[in-house]
Amino acid sequence: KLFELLNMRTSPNVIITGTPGVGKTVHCEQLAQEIGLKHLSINQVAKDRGCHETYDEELKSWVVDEDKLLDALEDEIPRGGYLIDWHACDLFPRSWIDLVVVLRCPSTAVLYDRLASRGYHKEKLEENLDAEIFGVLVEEAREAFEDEIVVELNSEKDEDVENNCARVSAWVEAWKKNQTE
Ligand code: DAT
Repeated sequence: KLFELLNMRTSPNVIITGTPGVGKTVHCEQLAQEIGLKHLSINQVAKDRGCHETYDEELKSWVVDEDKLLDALEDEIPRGGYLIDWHACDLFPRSWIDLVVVLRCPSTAVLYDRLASRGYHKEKLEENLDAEIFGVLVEEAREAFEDEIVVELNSEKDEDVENNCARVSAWVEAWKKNQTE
């Protein structure tokens, strides 16, 4: 109750971001089971709540109206307890976010295979591989949020998922404990 009055979160919000194919969904699904935070796939939210702006013919993907998206989420996310799953992070207000996890896939061959098996066409594949090679998402995260809350984790092998989820779970537990002390 007091937390509500003070507008404080009792559970943190964690962004899980990274280039498409890097493992956001896999991590969020496992983390949601492990720690009970709610997996919020921004793609799905945008689809369900009509936040798509235009269709980019060249990239064959939808462009999200960020203002609409934030409006649709402003009653939920600030309450806490979300795993925010999206390939962008700099649109979210700093005050909403407690941790930003940027997943990385250092092996271009591995990422290529993951995206090719999704049937991505050449331009979209190349754009995403370039984004990963140049670390576009890490840079975006570091520009938008304080360095202390941004962590980069590798997601190449199955065991990486296990280790990363264990780390994030431990972080969430510590955050909660710290919050109630
Ligand atoms: P994203 O949500 O970032 O687009 P995803 O979670 O759907 O990515 O993963 C894409 C594919 O790659 C999927 O088949 C699972 C696999 N994958 C992701 N991370 C992995 C890892 N660390 N080890 C093994 N497979 C992984």
